[in-house]
Amino acid sequence: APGPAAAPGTAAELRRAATRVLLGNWTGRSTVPSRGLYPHQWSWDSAFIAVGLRHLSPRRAQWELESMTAAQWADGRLPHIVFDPATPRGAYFPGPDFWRSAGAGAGANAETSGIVQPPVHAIAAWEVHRADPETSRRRGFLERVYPRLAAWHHYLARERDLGGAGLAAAVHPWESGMDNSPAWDAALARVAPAPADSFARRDLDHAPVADRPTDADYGRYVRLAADYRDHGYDDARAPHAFRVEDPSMNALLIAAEHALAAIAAELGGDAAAHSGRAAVLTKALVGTLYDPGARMFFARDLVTGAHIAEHTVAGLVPLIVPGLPVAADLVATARGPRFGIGQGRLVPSYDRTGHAFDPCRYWRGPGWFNMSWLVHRGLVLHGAADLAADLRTAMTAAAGRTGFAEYVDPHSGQARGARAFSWTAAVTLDLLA
Ligand code: 9WN
Repeated sequence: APGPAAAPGTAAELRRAATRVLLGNWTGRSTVPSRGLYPHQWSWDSAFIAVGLRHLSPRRAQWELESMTAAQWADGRLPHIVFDPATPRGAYFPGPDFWRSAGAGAGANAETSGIVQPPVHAIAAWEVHRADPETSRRRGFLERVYPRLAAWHHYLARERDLGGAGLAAAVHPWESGMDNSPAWDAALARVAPAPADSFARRDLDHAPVADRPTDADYGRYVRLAADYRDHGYDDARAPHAFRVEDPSMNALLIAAEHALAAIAAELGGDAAAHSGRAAVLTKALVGTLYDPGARMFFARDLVTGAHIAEHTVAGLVPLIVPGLPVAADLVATARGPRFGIGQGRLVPSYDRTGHAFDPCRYWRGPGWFNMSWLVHRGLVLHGAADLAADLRTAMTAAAGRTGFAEYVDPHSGQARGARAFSWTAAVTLDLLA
């Protein structure tokens, strides 16, 4: 029998291998993150995937974002999962029967979850447009997605300013996209877990137990989601036992507002309103979540009002904000011993010297390709070309070597989680372009 395929050696081979992953995960109107583990459409995955797809088929990249944004709720939220009707209802937990979105404000187009994920979509939409402006204009791509994206940002501003500083709060660890980050441990510890026999995990059918969140984490995730659902996903009524301001989510919102400004300008709309909002949010982000002593952005626990002094990759993501006043200090932190950027490895998701560091377990240490892609973008933006180049080389090498792993051990570079993972292939294509 033939052995495993050799890791792609040249850039052309790597591009072909990444293309095969994205084609294999395409369902006809969108892309699943991974065939086994995540057999539906995920919100922020879609955005990263579109950024890569635009290099293969700008039209397919447009469809990716059109199908995602078509699942928008009446209140403007973009749900974190859009369920694929062709996939068995029990293939993923929590599935459509858990979320019960139909009566709760979801559109008629799709069954979805009721929580959100970070707002990367406008950034992706602008990149997708720029890849092929002619097709985009002919198809009316930006005209179609702009009102949806504006309504999405408006939802975050209107319903999610739970801390009163103007920033958007996450009300579930899944909303941050970094589910079991050590930053959420203390806030989650206050949540009473759902009984272990009240739900059945499906993720462990597809990934090693040491690479995934624990059962205790899952019990709390289920409790928080069920409480939100049982309050009709109404942000004013729900108890929100977990509520945090995450620097990554808010930095992405700011970068996405800048992208909306560019889109509005292209459409002859009000660009200044979006740039103005980006400026106000930047002030709030730095004023509320930056710790000058630590030279780091920290999440804020809105139950206690205090910073969560855990160094995670989320605290470096503000590098993507244009004109960030503390960029030079943040680059110094990125280069320092906690994250070690510039040493030929991906950015660890959590402080390598931290008390909770675990090189295998999901968001508690492993390097993730989407986060490294964002940090790479930020390093380029702020002129740290040497660090950016090092990170780019590390990412493309690790992607090829691991068969596009979901995440990697940040020291050894060994594959963890799923393989043939869509955003890993997508950001690799983007880095190779
Ligand atoms: C819950 C799909 C998603 C990513 C998240 C990642 C993981 C889901 C899960 O997979 O979360 O949303 O089942 O663990 O943490 O960032 O969007 O790839």
